[in-house]
Amino acid sequence: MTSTSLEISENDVLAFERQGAVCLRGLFDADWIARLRAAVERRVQAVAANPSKRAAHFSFTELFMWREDPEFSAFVFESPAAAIAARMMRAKSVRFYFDQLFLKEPGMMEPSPWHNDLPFWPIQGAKVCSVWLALDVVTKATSGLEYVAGSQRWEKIMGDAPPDFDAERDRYEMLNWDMQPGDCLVHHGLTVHGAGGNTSLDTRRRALATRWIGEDVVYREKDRGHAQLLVDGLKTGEALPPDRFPEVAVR
Ligand SMILES: O=C(O)CCC(=O)C(=O)O
Repeated sequence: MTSTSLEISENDVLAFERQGAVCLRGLFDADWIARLRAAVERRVQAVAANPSKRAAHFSFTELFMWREDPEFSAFVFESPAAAIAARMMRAKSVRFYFDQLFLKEPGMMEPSPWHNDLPFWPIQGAKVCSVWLALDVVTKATSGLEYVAGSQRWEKIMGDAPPDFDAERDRYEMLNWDMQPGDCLVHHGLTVHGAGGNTSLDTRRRALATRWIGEDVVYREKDRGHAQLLVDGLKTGEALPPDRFPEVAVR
């Protein structure tokens, strides 16, 4: 287990608060990357056998692997991700919300459309973030994520019809980083982000996003959403069930 607390500076936290997204370098070691790549291959094989699971927009995306595959579960409870999320959100305690795999094979040109995450999730609160871990070398040409700096402060719901940020790029400060495997992005649940297609002919773009919530987050009733995020009978403002969204000890 890598200790992360000393490797994230107060300046990183301040940058996260100001911009809504930061890139943190080298916090996940080669062993985590190798383990996750092997775990991703298992999912790819499983999905190859069940093409209906492929999502149109993201080339390949899958959620809640941690409930089925011990390696993804180990990542949640033993990797530095929980400590990173807690530190960036200045959270007293951190809960795991869910994991999501994003894979774009070479030449898969579908963009990841501009959006922010929180409107799609049946929760409310300020301490919500994602840790997006690169499992490959990632550049803008291989579908690196791009963020609209400061957009988490707009408190605006992008929903199904976001503005065309590409057409108005000069109005915004855009952030994106070239990444090595083991680098991660951390973004707030309201930060607007998107990505182009993977224009490379030989480089895959595999990333594992883990979603984390702090002590202020409660349920928000929603009439639609991913079935595994909706909780039958739970009212807006009530606590999330800990068996489905467990607290993770930060070491
Ligand atoms: O990796 C991608 O293409 C999209 C990622 C994303 O939207 C997210 O992690 O919230």
